[in-house]
Amino acid sequence: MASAIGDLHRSDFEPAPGNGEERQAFVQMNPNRTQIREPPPPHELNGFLTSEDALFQTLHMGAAEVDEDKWMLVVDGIVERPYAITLQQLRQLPSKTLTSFHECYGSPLLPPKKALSRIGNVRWTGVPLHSLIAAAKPHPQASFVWSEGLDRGKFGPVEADRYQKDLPMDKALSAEVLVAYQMNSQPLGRNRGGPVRLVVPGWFGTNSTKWLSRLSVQDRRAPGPFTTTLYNERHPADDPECESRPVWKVQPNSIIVAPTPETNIHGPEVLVEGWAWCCDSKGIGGVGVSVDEGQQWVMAEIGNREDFSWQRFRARLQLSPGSHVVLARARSPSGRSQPMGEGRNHVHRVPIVVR
Ligand SMILES: Nc1nc2c(c(=O)[nH]1)N[C@H]1C(S)=C(S)[C@@H](COP(=O)(O)O)O[C@H]1N2
Ligand SMILES: [Mo]
Repeated sequence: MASAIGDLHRSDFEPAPGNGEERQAFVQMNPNRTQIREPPPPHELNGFLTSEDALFQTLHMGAAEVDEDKWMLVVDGIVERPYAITLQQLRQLPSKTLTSFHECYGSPLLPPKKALSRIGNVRWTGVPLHSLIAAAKPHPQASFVWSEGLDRGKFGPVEADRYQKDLPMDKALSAEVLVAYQMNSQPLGRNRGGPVRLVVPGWFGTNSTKWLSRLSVQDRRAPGPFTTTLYNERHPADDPECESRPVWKVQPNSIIVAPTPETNIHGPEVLVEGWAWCCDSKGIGGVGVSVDEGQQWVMAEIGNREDFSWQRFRARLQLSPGSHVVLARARSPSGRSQPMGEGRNHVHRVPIVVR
């Protein structure tokens, strides 16, 4: 695949303009303020694929309006052959479609302690990032790929001339990272980051740069406010002296989609179902369901994983008449579990009444 792109590069691709010309595709910010579209409640996320309407949106500085005729993707940095490609050229390259959960970390200004359920599961189509990077022939010191969006403006205390993120080389070159131009077989809309965005399966949504215009191979982390200032977290168990960690890998998490909260259900058998996900390439390690705050667990049956998708879990409980609070806790293959209490991925609880 890399050689197919290498051939195209030699014959068709333009050398990178090197003067920020790719930013001329920016028209305006609309809206030009932070906008978050919250997802529907978990019991309405029952389908394996989340539709465009039901998928949350997170725009820090608003949405960039992009002129597709002027759009180009620049690939440069410490590489032998910096280049630029048009939208038409990108769409002609060998593409890949994969399913992945998509989760927002939450606000980097007020690190979230409560579960947000900003989650969905969608199918992305695009060109693997590794082939676009290989075509530029990175120098041996290459250690990060910086990505830039065309959006600009204010976010909380920060003013930025672009959204900028970075990926360590091993993730950037993994088979799953895409430079995507479709979601669920449709072109990416404006709020979704169209015409082209990055998609980083298994890692938090913040890494998936929308309105993508430039990929730059570098030997260090990117300096922008969305990499080393914001989106760094400290876990409660961390030594306060140690450095905070970038918001990269998604921790195990789950939502209960059935039963619906606050409903009356026929007992004694109650079917509990939901979705669980984590960054591990092997998928989720297991899900336990409990009605006594974790004193006793019923282990759920776990469904298949498609690429980096979320996975179905299903458990049958025998419940006495009366009020119950059902909770589900996912764990990663290495044994890391969702917290019961405080934490952005704490367990989801659903109160029900059994008749
Ligand atoms: N250029 C740019 N990319 C961005 C953002 C942004 O504000 N600007 N938001 C990030 C965050 S925090 C998340 S969670 C995802 C959200 O993608 P979505 O709005 O398509 O769901 O995009 C990420 N990529
Ligand atoms: Mo996010």
